[in-house]
Amino acid sequence: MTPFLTRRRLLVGSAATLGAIGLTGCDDVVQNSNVQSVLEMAEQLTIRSQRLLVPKDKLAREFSEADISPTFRPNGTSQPDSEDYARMTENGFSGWRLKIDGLVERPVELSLADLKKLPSRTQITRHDCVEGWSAIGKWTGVPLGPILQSAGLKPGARYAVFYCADELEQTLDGSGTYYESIDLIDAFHQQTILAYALNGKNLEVAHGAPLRLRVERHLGYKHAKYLMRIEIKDTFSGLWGGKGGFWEDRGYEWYAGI
Ligand SMILES: Nc1nc2c(c(=O)[nH]1)N[C@H]1C(S)=C(S)[C@@H](COP(=O)(O)O)O[C@H]1N2
Ligand SMILES: [Mo]
Repeated sequence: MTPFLTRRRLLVGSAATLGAIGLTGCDDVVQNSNVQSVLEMAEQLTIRSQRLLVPKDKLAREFSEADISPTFRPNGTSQPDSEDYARMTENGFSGWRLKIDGLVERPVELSLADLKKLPSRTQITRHDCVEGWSAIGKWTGVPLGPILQSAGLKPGARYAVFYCADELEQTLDGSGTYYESIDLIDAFHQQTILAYALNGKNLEVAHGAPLRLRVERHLGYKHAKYLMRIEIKDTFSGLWGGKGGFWEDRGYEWYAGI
């Protein structure tokens, strides 16, 4: 967590600098005595300052074949324990479908074969986990933008929410389903893909079979594994803890830009 917190402080610092030159209303942040809302405003500033500092189509660094890590460590869930998931693995995921719905003109259900027929993208990138490890891997999958474009976004669409097949850790409030969300800038970024292969082989269960998100400018926890459904929404406030992701509901930042 330490490098993450340090970065966060740096970014809040840069937001404060932008405030000092009149781009944001930092005085309001300083005067607000409610700690939680100060933190939330700081996070909004972090998002805004990163969006100002990082052009929206800037690419994450890509590496060469020689840089690929000999082992790519799995993290979080490495085997979803539901019966539904077990049944899908037995059939080589032939019964699995990715649902895309919500604020779209044409909701779709795509099989793995459907996805593999679409134009693909392969990228060798570094995955950074907040727990302090990184690994370089070669991911192949379908860019998310064109899929959303063909589904047709409805007015009001702001976020893509990713629902996963696993319950990472159920807490007292009954929540535990892994989920994530990104805004449409990241959804339409060139390197945002729905990946079905790692290092030239179909994804292993440990890495999120049959399909996982790669959203390369973000930290590891944004890269949702075991995708079942993508819902386009105008807000994620009604979902579980309301913060837009499993780890966000437990205190991590929603905007996990690297
Ligand atoms: N569905 C789901 N997605 C997940 C997780 C998880 O537990 N469940 N863990 C996240 C975290 S913290 C990391 S670092 C990466 C790990 O991906 P890997 O297992 O392929 O290394 O997946 C992310 N996506
Ligand atoms: Mo992670």
